[in-house]
Amino acid sequence: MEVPGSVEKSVEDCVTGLKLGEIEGLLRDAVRSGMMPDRLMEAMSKGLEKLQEKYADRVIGTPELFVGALIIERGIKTLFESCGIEKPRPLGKVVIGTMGTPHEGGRHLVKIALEASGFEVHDIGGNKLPKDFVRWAKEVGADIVAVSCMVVYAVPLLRDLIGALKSEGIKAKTMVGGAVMDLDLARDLGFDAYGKDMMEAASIAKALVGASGGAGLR
Ligand code: B12
Repeated sequence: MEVPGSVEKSVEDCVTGLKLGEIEGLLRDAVRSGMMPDRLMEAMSKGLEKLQEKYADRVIGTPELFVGALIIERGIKTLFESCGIEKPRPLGKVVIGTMGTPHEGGRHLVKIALEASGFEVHDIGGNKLPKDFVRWAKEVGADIVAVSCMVVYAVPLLRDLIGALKSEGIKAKTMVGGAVMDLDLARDLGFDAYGKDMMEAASIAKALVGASGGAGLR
């Protein structure tokens, strides 16, 4: 006999257990049996949240976190395909890049969390300068400019970016995160928001565009 909620638990366990090969089949079966996609998305989100906690407690390392994110990426794709639905209108457009260095791991995780939350994300890559963010923000009509800052020598560039966005009249909200950032520094530099990890990035981005709830990550 099927225990209520057990499908959600299996999906959550699939994420926390890093069962990359199982997520697609599990979700397809769940959708076929009539399960609502938002409950499945919620279950994946819970799994990812638990992985993020384990990572913060150093129970797992970066490779495991990346596998978890990959599962979510595959899971979202499967849900859209199985339900035969087009991607809904995005909550907003985000331009994300790493300021001044090639570091890409954290940025990639943030990108996945934002996409899972319903944002259209334009990843402009690493080794970027303020002018690159400005150009892309204009080009895509960004609602949010998100910056990953991994080294102290890139911090002055963040201040330049805030100045450049202002002087170009770009109204996009700004958020920042990364190894050398904290809330006080982000505020001092003039950013609208700071996020310590991918889960925070998603909830903060929603707050910045005035969205709440939804089927995505919290
Ligand atoms: C891997 C790594 C590299 C790799 C990057 C490979 C790649 N393709 O990404 C390589 C070897 C290239 C590299 C190079 C360098 N690195 Co390095 N690197 C790291 C390391 C070990 C891990 C980074 C990582 O991937 N972490 C895992 C991810 C999951 O975590 P994360 O990136 O922090 O992201 C999370 C949060 O920060 C947050 N977040 C991240 N971005 C954003 C953005 C937003 C908007 C939000 C809301 C949140 C958010 O959410 C993420 C997920 O939850 C860190 C050490 C560390 N502990 O951070 C050093 C580190 C960042 N590197 C450092 C340095 C100094 C360098 C070099 C300058 C070294 C050198 N002398 O050459 C060079 C850069 C050279 C250049 N060309 O500019 C220093 C920076 C120190 C400082 N105070 O400035 C660190 C902290 C190591 C140290 N302790 O000294 N590095």
